[in-house]
Amino acid sequence: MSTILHEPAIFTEDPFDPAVIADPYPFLARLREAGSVSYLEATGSYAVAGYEEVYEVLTDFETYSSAGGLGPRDIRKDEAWRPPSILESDPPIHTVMRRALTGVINPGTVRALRGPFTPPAVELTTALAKLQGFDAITDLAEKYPLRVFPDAVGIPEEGREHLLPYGNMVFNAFGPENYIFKQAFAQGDAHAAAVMKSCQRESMDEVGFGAQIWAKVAEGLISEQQATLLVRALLSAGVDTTIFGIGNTLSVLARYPEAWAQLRKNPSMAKFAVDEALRLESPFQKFHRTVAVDTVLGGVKLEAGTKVLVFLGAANRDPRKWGEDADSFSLDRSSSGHVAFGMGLHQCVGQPIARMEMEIVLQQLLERVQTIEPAGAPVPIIHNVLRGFESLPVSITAAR
Ligand code: OVM
Repeated sequence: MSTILHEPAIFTEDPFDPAVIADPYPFLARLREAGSVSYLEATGSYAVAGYEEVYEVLTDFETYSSAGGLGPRDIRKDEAWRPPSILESDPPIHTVMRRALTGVINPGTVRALRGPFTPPAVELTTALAKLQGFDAITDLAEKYPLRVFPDAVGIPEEGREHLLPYGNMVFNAFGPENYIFKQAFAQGDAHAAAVMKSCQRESMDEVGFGAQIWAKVAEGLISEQQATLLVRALLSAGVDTTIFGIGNTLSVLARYPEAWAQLRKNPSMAKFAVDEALRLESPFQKFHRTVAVDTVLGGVKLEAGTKVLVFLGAANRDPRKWGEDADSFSLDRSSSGHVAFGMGLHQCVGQPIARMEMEIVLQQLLERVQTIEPAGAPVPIIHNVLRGFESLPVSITAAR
């Protein structure tokens, strides 16, 4: 433990500047190398980008509270744009909602979805494998989760077109109210109203995750309000993230032809490839926590009430954790311990669903595509906290 206190490195660069967003890793490396904790003048928050400090913040939920929200402002002081979610709560409120959710979504309940989740991936990849190339984002990554996930929750067809733009609002609100945020919120009321309608008990089919969450009300575990918010959490967090996860995995694998060849020989390694790709190109790059009590982190004093911007994507490339080749993809690396799904109390509940979606798409593509390579520059999405691409042209040769 370092007991000598020091001042944080001061950064004037804005992590939410579109130029930094388009090419984040040089900035993130400077942030990591500047020391354990930095201070960002642009946002008035502290920043952690090293694996050790990110891990400490994520696992010490008493010091680094979620109840202030994941954005730069404290939602308890300023008006929040929607009622707080499980993700914006601390124990004991968090504990009750988390228990209800893990009762519904866990490796056991998710295993049953492999059957229904497979045919849409077969259909999409079969059609794409007939082409000489396609756009891995618009032709595949954006299509697949929308084909399987809303059905798994059990919501009506009507209103599904609002899911992707709603997710875009929710996640962009974890950053400042810049032009990116304002664009995401331009039609916000319509998206929010449609998604809230899909969360109601009357909207659910009888078997999906939504109905199972509502059943927890009958069991006396949660209130109706909490059931609505838990279904909302699935619909908020379950679409954009998996689209970016699939897109980012393909963006990485298109650059590593030897890895693709190795995976074709051994498709059971697909799940490891997905984890290593999530480490390298983490869809959820950053969010804030609120300092609950005066504390010291990495030798820097943090005052209660201030925000800390937690750079998951930078921790996942920290050479002190992953070695000097942290910026490269390697199937020989053990990527377990990455924080792409977070860590600790709030670690992604939906991750068995997300992992299965990503693995199925990759396995089905591996079966039908012999080689895949970039066919033009990927176009990064300008998004406050998610890392991904709006376009990723690839050329392929079909397996025969
Ligand atoms: C929620 C929620 C929304 C966005 C993301 C998330 C990554 C959760 O409404 O609970 O977790």
